[in-house]
This record gives sequence, structure tokens and C-alpha cells, in this order.
Amino acid sequence: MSKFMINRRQFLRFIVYGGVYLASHQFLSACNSLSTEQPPTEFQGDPDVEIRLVAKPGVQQIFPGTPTDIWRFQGEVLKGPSDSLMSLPDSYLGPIFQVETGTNLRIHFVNELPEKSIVHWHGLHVPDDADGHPRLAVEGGETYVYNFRVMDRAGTYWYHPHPHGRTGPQVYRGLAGLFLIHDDQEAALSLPANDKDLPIVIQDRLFNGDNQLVYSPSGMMSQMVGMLGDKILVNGLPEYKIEVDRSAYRLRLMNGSNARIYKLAWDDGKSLKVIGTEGGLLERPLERNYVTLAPAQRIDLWEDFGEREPGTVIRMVNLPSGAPGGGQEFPIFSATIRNTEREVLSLPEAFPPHKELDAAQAVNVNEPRDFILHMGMGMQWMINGRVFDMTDVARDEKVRLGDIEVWEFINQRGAGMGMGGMAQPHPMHVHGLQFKILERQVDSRNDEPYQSLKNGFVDEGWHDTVLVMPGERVRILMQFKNFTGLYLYHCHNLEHEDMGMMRNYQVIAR
Ligand SMILES: [Cu+2]
Repeated sequence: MSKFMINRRQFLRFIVYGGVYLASHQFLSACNSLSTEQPPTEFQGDPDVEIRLVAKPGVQQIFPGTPTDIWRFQGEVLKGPSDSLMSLPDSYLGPIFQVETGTNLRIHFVNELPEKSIVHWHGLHVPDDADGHPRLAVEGGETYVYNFRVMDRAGTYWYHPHPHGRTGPQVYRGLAGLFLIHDDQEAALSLPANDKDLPIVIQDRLFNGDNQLVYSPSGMMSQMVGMLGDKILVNGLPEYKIEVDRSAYRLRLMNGSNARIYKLAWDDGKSLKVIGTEGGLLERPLERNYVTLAPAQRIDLWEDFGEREPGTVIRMVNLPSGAPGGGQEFPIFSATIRNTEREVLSLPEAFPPHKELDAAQAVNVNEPRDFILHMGMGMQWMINGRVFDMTDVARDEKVRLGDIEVWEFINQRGAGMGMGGMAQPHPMHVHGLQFKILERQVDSRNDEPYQSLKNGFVDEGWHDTVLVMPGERVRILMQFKNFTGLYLYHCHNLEHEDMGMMRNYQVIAR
């Protein structure tokens, strides 16, 4: 297998520098006939946008005093519009990708870390060899080339490393960035844009007295709960502040934390207007008193700051909840309303529907595929009694190309002494697609932390990550389109994932 991958990498270099696409395509097909995988679906010819993305150690001034050692993505546009990458000022976070649907994208990922890595384009529908599966991880000093067409619609996606067992520490040190997709349909809506379209990437981190990141997921609590920090950073900065005009804004909230679940609200009690989720705009805006945001999830808000008086300072806060580490209220960021002229932009009542997926058309509508989330006897988080294996796919993890399926995640409380307390929330992520959430059922205990978070779920719209609470069953609906091959589904609590709460699923040709 590893020899084969080296061949493929050499081949990809050949495409880039040799440019003889058709001849090399035949060569790749020949290589692939040795494995069970389908040839990757790549675009033909030259990319529209070509980017070099380097992961490497660095330092960042986060607090006064000693700068913090971090790892970061650094990007360079080799071809295409220069604003295909946008950097966040004073941040360790990677550059924000900004591309149009339909763009043929080539990304040279250069690993300059002292360990293996690979990049996953979270939420994107890409060929399996562009999905950042851990089997594709490259050593420090090596390059992996991605070729894919951006097929998803406008929305807030992101990217982060995905090497097996090291995703948690690599993301924690700073390796993550937003991936924004734009399309004509969204552009036609005239939503708040440019300086009124703000990324809000929320992360918690733990620092020592010398401003250095502490990553200590060992020990009983971290194994259960994952890595929690005691400082909140937004876009890589503590005590994040924005100044806003008296106008409508689009706030793209993303939970980039390893394990923390947020319960987000404005401290002046004004409700939140949700316009989008992981897979783009909702069919119509929704109102929530608070939103629950699990690791890897995104929620786009519409906020008309003009409804408040100039000079007002409001804060987005985390409300107390039963989520791990969520017992107290704490601030996320603050916004000061500038004394500008009131600009009125009205929130559309509805957005164009994206597409429909009919549960009745699912091949297993009466008998969903069950995935039991539980802790094994070895104190290890598992899915259906299994932990991650690099290439293993069980019989019940094979799906057919084109099929629509219902999957059910069952977060099982243990039966024995104390085992009930071992159930933890699991934000479940399926690679390579966006799904619909069909229904939730919670067991008769119906207790914390479910009660304090449930009214903040946004189950409408399209998702790539869904929070499954202890005692809960969640059914999702999805279709396996266009690409065969090996993809992942896993818990996006990164410590659970690194511990093995991840499995392959394989899309097989009909
Ligand atoms: Cu989990």
C-alpha cells in the first residue's frame, strides 16, 4: 500500500510538472487496477486556482510577554485570483480560502512539521484521494497534491489535519482554517458581504505561565471529556473585540475547539437569527434564544447591529449548560456599535431551496444502519464495538454509489454500575457529503446535559456534523454520489477520534 502511495505522489508531481495528463491518467488507472479502489475523479486539464499550503512550526504573539509556539498553515496563491486566500490579522489560524463553486482547484500541501500530516477539507464533496484520509498522510518534508473540483454550494466549510492519532494535538497547536465557498445563487441574494461578513472561529486553549500551549489529554477526565481549555480565543485572539456599523452583518460562527460544546447567546437577551448551517443557507431564517455549537459545527447568523444604540457594547456569551466544562457563563467576544448612519438591509423571509432528499427513497428507510456509540471495556470510545483501523471496512460499512440511506447514531448509556455516567456527547461527522437530520429520540431519562442544550439545536438545513447526546438516537439521511472509495465517519471530539472513535465506510460501484 505505501509503495503504491509513493507511486501516486510521484505521478501527481508528474501531472503538475510534466503536464501530460492523458498519458499519466492511463498510468494511474493501471496502478489502481492493483487495488480495489476506483481511479480518482479529477478534473481534466489545468486548474483554475492553484495554491501552495505549508504546515510548519512558528511563533505567535497571543498575550503580552513571551510569544506562543504554534503550528500554522501558510498559504500562497500560485495561480488564480489573489483573494483566493485571505489571511486573518495577528492569528495563528490558516488563511481563509475563498473560492467559487465549480472552481478546479489544485493544492500542494507541503508538510514541514516534525511528524506526519494530511489535510481534510471538512464538509466538501471530493474524490476519496482528496479527502485527507489518514492513510494518505505524508512525512515531514513531503508534499501531497490535491486535485478536485469544488462541487459544493456556497457556505462556511473548513480544513484541518487528519493524521490518525494526532489530529487533536495538531489542530490544538493551530492547524485549522476556514474554507468559504461562494456561488451565483447566494451572490444574487445580496447578503451582507465583505467587511460585513465576519468569521468567528471559536476555540478554547490552556496556557502555562509562560504563554505556552498545554495539551494534556491523558488521564481519566480527558479521556472521557477531551481537551478543554480555560481561555477562549476567537480567530486566534483572546478577549476578541469587533467594532460594527449600525447595519446588518453575517457572522460565520465556527466551533474550532477540540472538545468543547458551546451554548451561545447575546448578553442583552436579543434572539439569534440563524441563516445557515454547515451545508449552506437554510430555506428560511430561524430564531433561537441560544444556539448549541458542537466541535466542527458552523452556524451563520444574521445580526442587525443597527437595532441597538450607537456606543452600545454587547457580548456574545457562553451560557451555563450541562456540557462538559460549561457550568459557568463566560464571554466569547464583544461588539461595539459605532456611531454610524443606520443602514437598513432587510433579512429575506426565505432563501432558495438547495435540493430535496426524500427519506422514502432511502434503500433502508425501514431498517436504518445503526451505529452504537459507546465506551468499551478497555476504556476506549467505540462505534459498534470497533475502533479505527487504517483500511478495514466491515460488511455493514459498505454502501453503494448513488444510494440514499438512513443512518442512526445511538449514544448508548452503559447498563452497569456507573456506566451511565460514562456516556458523553458525540459530535458525529460523516466525510465527503452533507446530510439531513431526520429525527431525534431521547431516552426516558431526558436529563442533563440534553435539557440545557436541546433548544439550541439547529437541525434544519444541511449538515456534516451532528451532536448526539447521551441517551439519544439521531437519524440522518444522505446520498453517496459521484465518488467511490474510502471515506470516514467519526466523532469530532478530537480526543475521542484520536482514541479510535472513527471508522471507514466504503462507497462501492453499483
Ligand atoms: Cu465522541
